[in-house]
Amino acid sequence: MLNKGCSEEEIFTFFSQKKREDMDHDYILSSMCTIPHPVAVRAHCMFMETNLGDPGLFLGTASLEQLLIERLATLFHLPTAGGYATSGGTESNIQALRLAKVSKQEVVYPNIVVPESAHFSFRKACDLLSLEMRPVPLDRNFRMDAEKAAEQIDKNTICLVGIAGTTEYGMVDPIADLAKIADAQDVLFHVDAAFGGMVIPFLNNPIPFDFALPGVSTIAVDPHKMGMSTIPAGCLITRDPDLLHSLNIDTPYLSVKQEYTLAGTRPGAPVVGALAVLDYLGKEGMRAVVSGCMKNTDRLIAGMELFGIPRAVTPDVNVATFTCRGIPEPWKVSWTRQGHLRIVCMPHVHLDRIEAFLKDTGEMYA
Ligand code: 0PR
Repeated sequence: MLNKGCSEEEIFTFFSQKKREDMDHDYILSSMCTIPHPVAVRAHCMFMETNLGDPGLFLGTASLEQLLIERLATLFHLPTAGGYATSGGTESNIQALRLAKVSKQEVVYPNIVVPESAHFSFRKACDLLSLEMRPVPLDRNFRMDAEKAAEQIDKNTICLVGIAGTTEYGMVDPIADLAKIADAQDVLFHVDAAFGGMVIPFLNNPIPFDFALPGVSTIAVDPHKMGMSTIPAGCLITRDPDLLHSLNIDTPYLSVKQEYTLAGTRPGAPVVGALAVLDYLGKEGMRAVVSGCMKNTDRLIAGMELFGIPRAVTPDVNVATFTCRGIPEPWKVSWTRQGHLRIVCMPHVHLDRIEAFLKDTGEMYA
């Protein structure tokens, strides 16, 4: 730390330089985050100092968090569902598994049954909670095989996990079948819709994945992905609004005497940002955003296939994957564990960027 502070001008000149080292969003095709919507930025700035970790001090902000949960619960077909705002999918998934663990405390060697496509946050969660992770193979279309999932469940299984919008291939697992299995076997069923939760409800033909299916217990959904909020904004939604209280611990000197969240200090700013986007765009606006992303995904797939670069699979949401050797600089893409090229058509990836990428790729493969 400097002994004597320097001028604001100096600091921000240095920061500007550093910011220029960041990747330009015009070339980012690999990210599940995007440029936040202007109303999210405005709300974020307005609530910058708020801390949901001590909600009694910020009653207004805390009620906006509840409003966000209500909006998402209603979108997921159960207005009475509960939940709270997390820092993102990782925290939501950890908390869902904590809920599962406390609900079956009698199990000595607990396991969870997850698709092989599960996000690496489940690995972290299993580590923290000492859970055995049982990966279930995928079918030809990179979706969890429900029959094989059923075979993996035993008396020590505390949670079945399905993914609605997989990180790598953008697939939706057979959530309806899995929900039936979970219901029949009496295990908690967590749906990781961190990405798909803000996409699937706005598709022309939404795939069932939410509380409309009786077996679904909890859902992770991230406004900081397709919800275009500022970072960090995730949500864990629970069918039973009281379920979270099973995680309560005493917080004697706070404005609330008990707390079930994982983080202590929690930013209100991105939470209000998330609500601002939903209320500003409404269902109609969200449908338009999602429809644009899906059209761009289709255009990208069609364009790549014209160059002889085939899709790995036809995705359910806006993630396109290809069998491909490489792509030109300076485009930033990602590669799946199986070696497929992966491109996420986020809201900042406008049609003109897809066309520019296709032009560069076409020249490379000509
Ligand atoms: N569940 C699913 C299905 C996800 O795709 C992700 C993240 C998570 C959970 C974890 O969410 P948090 O990262 O919010 O805790 N998926 C992206 C990924 O790992 C996150 C990401 C976003 C990565 C932007 C890179 C990036 O530039 O690929």
